[in-house]
Amino acid sequence: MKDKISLIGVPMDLGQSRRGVDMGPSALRYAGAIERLQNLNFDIHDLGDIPINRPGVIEDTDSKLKNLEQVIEANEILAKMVDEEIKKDRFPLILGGDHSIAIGSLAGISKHYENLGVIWYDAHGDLNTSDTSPSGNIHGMPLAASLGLGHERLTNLYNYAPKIKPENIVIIGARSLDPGEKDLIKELGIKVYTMHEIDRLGMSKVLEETINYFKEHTDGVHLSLDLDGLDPTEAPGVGTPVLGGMTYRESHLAMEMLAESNMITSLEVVEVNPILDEKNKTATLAVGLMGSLFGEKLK
Ligand code: EXY
Ligand code: MN
Ligand code: MN
Ligand code: MN
Repeated sequence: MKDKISLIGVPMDLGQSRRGVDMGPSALRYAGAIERLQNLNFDIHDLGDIPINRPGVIEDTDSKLKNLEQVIEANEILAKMVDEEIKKDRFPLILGGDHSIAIGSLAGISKHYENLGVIWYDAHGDLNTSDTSPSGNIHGMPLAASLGLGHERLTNLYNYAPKIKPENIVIIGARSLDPGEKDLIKELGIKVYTMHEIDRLGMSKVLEETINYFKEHTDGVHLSLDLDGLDPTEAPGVGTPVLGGMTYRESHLAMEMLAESNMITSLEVVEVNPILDEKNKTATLAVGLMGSLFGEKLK
């Protein structure tokens, strides 16, 4: 893993409907994200937060997507910043903000790889398009948009599409999938380890299979860590909690195995909402997972 990290905050809450997730970057910094990685001898540059143009919620008339323009604007800035940092051979660490920011992250990252692998650690698939979305919330669409599916202003962000290939995605922790997402997963053959598979196989086997698969097929791996992938009894500070999630220990094991694999080339930590949290518990847990991912247990 690169020892130079560039941290970018994206205080984005316009991809969903519950206020507070815009304070995610502050909550994660407050929970010691920077110091945790400095203590592991990483050279970490905090590039601050991307400005978010914040009107009231505006529904895009023809596409029913909420705050489309503002989400696009922020993601274009994010894509460019991430692209620049990778050109400087630095590891992009993006702090959200809701999961709509993955549209910008993946746009800035994937152009640097032939076959970027994506681990989507999440209770959800985030595979909706404007046609299949039950909510019009863009945080439920980033994986579809990055595959080139959905509103063309999202799929063509940063002037190229698609960003990723279906065979290079592994979703871990899914337990809340909409009908349109299930159809897409079947149609594209996307690899998904739902909580059922995690219970039956165990997290160790799930990660072993994922790591072995990505070793064969990818030249970089982006981890998109959505804190609602964890069980809400352990990570309550999220906007779309779903019971029956991954435990703190399972998640640490996953991070530790990814650290050992040395294959993660970029990270985003999303959906931390300190307003819905208890004493910054979820951000603190997320920073603990980052410590494991960056090799704390190996040092
Ligand atoms: N599938 C639902 C929707 O599209 O509205 C819920 C999406 C939640 C997305 C969170 C970020 O993971
Ligand atoms: Mn430096
Ligand atoms: Mn998500
Ligand atoms: Mn989610």
